[in-house]
Amino acid sequence: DVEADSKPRGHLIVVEGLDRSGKTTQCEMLCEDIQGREKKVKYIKFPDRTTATGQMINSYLQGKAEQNDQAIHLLFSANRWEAVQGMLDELQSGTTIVIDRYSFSGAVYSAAKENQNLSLEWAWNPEIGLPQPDLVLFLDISSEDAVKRGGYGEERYEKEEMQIKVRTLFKHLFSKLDHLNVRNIDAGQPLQSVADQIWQVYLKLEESGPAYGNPPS
Ligand code: T5A
Ligand code: NA
Repeated sequence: DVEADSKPRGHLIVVEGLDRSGKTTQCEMLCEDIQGREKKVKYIKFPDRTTATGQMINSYLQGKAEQNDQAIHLLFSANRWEAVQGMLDELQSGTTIVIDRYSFSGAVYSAAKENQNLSLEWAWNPEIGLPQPDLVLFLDISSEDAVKRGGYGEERYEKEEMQIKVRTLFKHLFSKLDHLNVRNIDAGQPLQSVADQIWQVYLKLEESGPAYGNPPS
């Protein structure tokens, strides 16, 4: 049995949600807790603003540069594709990866733009073939509650109308991708309560046993 002979890989976990739903905070807490179980874990964030594509994305998000809707969309996607080999290497070495935003944000934010230039279907296409997560944690929060949190409103997409569309599109996309393991988390709760919900879901993933080979693409 090839599977039994090969070493188990790390899990690929994605955290998604609206702006200010607490993704980065929760990713950090989850990584710490996983580390506390003597497991190797790596945090990855998209967009990765440190690469060449990431710098273009950063300028766009901060309103310092304009981009055609399709072009910026494909840059966000390229920013993920350029990270794939590194991710697969980490997983194969037994490291669990916690990703702060992924393809789902990619498709949903572009399709939510007010000019309606891009369909969700078009936006999803360049994401096809990226490693699929073993678990997606969707941090669900109403846009009214998200607005109340610090720093909201500084970047391009941080407008309430846009966030309402984003939330609807996330739910629509996840309902179509029913082969994925997507778990809804009530992110309107206090920090520790959100972390506890996430930890219970993580423990179930761990209990379901290790994964082998590359994740499906
Ligand atoms: N985007 C992204 C695309 O259009 N296409 C793509 O392909 C991708 C990947 C930037 C933008 O890019 C878009 C989506 C975004 O509009 P980003 O860099 O992930 O994406 O955005 P950030 O600004 O870094 O992060 P967010 O705004 O999404 O915030 P988080 O990470 O969800 O929230 P966090 O943890 O930083 O918390 C925000 C504030 O809330 C407090 C925190 O202390 C902090 O002040 N907070 C809570 N307060 C009360 N109760 C809780 N439970 C709280 N949890 C956090
Ligand atoms: Na943001």
